[in-house]
Amino acid sequence: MNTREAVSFCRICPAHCGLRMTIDENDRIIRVVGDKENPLSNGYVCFKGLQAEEAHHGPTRLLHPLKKMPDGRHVKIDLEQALDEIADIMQQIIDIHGPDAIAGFSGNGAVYNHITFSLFPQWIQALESSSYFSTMTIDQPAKMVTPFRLGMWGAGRQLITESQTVMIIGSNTLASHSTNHGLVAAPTKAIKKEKKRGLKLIVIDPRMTETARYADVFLQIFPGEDATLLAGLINIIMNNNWHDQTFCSEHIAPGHLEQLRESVSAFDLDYVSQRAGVSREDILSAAKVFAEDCKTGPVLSCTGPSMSPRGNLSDHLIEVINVVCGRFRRAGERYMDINPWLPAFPRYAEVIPPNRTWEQEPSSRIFGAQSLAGERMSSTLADEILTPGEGQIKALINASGNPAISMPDKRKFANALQSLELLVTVDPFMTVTAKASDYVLPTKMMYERFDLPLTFMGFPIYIQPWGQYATPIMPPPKGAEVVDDWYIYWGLAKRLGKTLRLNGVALDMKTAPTTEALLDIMTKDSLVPLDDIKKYPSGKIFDVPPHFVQPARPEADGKFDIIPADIQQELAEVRQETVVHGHYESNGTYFSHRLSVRRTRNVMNTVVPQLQKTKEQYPYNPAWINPQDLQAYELCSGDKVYIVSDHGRVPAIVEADETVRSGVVSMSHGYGGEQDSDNALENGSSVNLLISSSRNLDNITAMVRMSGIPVNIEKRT
Ligand SMILES: Nc1nc2c(c(=O)[nH]1)N[C@H]1C(S)=C(S)[C@@H](COP(=O)(O)OP(=O)(O)OC[C@H]3O[C@@H](n4cnc5c(=O)[nH]c(N)nc54)[C@H](O)[C@@H]3O)O[C@H]1N2
Ligand SMILES: Nc1nc2c(c(=O)[nH]1)N[C@H]1C(S)=C(S)[C@@H](COP(=O)(O)OP(=O)(O)OC[C@H]3O[C@@H](n4cnc5c(=O)[nH]c(N)nc54)[C@H](O)[C@@H]3O)O[C@H]1N2
Ligand code: SF4
Ligand SMILES: [Mo]
Repeated sequence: MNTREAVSFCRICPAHCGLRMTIDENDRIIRVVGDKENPLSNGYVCFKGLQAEEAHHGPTRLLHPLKKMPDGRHVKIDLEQALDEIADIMQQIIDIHGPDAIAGFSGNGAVYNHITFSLFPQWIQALESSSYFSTMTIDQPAKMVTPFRLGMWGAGRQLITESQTVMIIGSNTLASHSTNHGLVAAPTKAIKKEKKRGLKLIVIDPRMTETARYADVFLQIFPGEDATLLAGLINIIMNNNWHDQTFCSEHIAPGHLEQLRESVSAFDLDYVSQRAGVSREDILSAAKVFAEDCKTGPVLSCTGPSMSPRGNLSDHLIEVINVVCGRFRRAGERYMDINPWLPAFPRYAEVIPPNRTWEQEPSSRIFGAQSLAGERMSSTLADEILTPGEGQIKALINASGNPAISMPDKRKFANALQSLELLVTVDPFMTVTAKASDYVLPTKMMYERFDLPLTFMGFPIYIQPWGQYATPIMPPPKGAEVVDDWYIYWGLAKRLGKTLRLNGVALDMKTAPTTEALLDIMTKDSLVPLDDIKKYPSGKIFDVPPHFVQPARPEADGKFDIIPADIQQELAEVRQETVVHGHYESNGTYFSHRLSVRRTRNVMNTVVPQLQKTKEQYPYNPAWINPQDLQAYELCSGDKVYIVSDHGRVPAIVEADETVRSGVVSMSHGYGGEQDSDNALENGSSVNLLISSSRNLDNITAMVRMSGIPVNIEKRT
């Protein structure tokens, strides 16, 4: 058999591992290995990336557009016909209800699809609709609040790789390859290297995670208690004068440091230790290692604190530690976290002052949620669809997401989807959301398209000037009618008489552009010309001219607002809460445990039903519980239980796990089916049935309580 070799990079998560594939004469992937030539990942690859063969050629992949018939069956439809029909319905809805009645949901699949990630929000804008939603606002919306409430440092935080310490809060980056730490590619090897260099690692997590195993100080906190612990840490740092006094005097408004001291003073060691469930010694040790022993290195966080109650407050306090300890890059320092496919832009050692953007925009009729960075809050999407009145959403275009499974309050969300006049899903698989859709438009998969890496609002995701250009290494399966995602949005805009803009350029709306032409537009001002990036199929760390942090500009007089009135007030509220561990009140009922979010290394969000091999290995969603707690309930691994919250009950199968702290049930998301089953083996337990999207919402973002949820473990007989 004739075979050929090809290289590309995986786009399931931001690690973007280089892969080497063997492809047979029928254009099928027959072997996948890590690409040792890839300077970012050096041959590292994970189980998820290795499923490329099944994902591209497996039986569950959709190869034709589908339309739902009145009897509920989906039948094949020609793509142009489908686009005609969808555009017609959209136009009718716009004529009657206005453009806001058309909503777009950008799912996690769009994040790793270079053009779609930029073009889809532009498409919503071109329709003149403000109803743009994305997974960003159900993931870490707090990170869209803090920079505008506290202020931002123009030159960014110090990186792990150039620091003495790092404090990682609620992120298991060694399994999740989270974007937030710089150690996205081959993270275990990376952390070992940093530890060998002398990095002091502090981890705060209810689980002794893969990441926590490398920690010098590990605080095994109760989920939901970050704000208390952080206030306690700030209190210790300030009392010992371990903060960076020079940085503070230059960049914090007069009087604010004293106000901060005052606001955290009630978070004394005894109180914090009791509430967080962490010993006094360990808390002191974390503060001392971070702020006294080490003078460089950031506090970083991801979904853990953000999904717990008061995520905005926690995120603010995290960044306050970075500010008071001055954990930012200073003028004259060289930096290497540069995206070669983006334009060069200077970074200044100055505060970009807070502007509380949300206060200048109208708030939603649902829970008064604010819009942030041009996005509406996904936690309100179901109610925006279900609530009659001005602004009610009638059509939803689901771009690369599976919100029927991923959104909290699963039943409410299902009702919302059901009540839409038009639901369109753009996805290569027949997900639960696709099954509920009027039209399902499948797309090319990652190894069939031209592409570039993830770009994320100027975030330094990759800590070196790494770049790679993906070319199609094979065509889509024979007979398939699949297109690049962008073509669908272009095709609909064209029919609706709208002009799309990409990277500031108005697109030709008569003749469809090519993907390559769109990537040219995306990189028109790039630091490294795209043609140079194309020369290195395994990617390259480019030899860009040295970049140095510039001194503050003379006109820069911004200051951090470390303790605005709303933060002061929330801190006071937290201090007044009564928490008795093991006896949690929620909506009038008492619960013994707290449910804690987590991800697992080999499963990506809602992907399980789509991939047979993944499903065989990870058929259900275990409830990981400390063995002592299981013993107390006379339960063993594999026993069936119900996990019960104030909102719902889900069947689950328990699994003894010493890494989970006592008093906590640790469960992942992404499981569940069209129907809610009483059998945890059927589609796996859906934690989103346990979560109300009407109660326990955070301020500003209406972020839902997705971690630290009071639950009971009910034995089944
Ligand atoms: N309870 C609970 N709920 C959660 C979370 C939690 O921790 N707990 N996590 C939340 C978070 S952080 C997130 S990001 C969301 C994720 O929510 P979603 O984005 O809704 O879920 P995914 O499973 O990531 O869906 C991605 C979809 O994109 C498709 N896809 C992949 N590549 C492409 C492509 O190139 N084109 C197209 N068109 N489709 C593609 C995949 O087949 C998949 O169906 O879930 C959230 N929900
Ligand atoms: N394998 C895999 N990788 C993924 C994903 C996946 O589904 N699978 N999803 C991707 C997505 S969409 C995202 S957003 C990122 C997320 O990336 P991460 O945030 O790093 O994801 P997790 O591994 O779930 O880490 C969250 C950690 O928070 C802890 N935690 C829970 N509640 C609390 C709390 O109240 N306080 C504190 N301090 N900790 C808490 C959990 O125990 C867990 O270890 O991962 C991405 N990568
Ligand atoms: S870590 Fe796994 S899923 Fe993420 S890019 Fe690498 S191979 Fe793909
Ligand atoms: Mo996410």
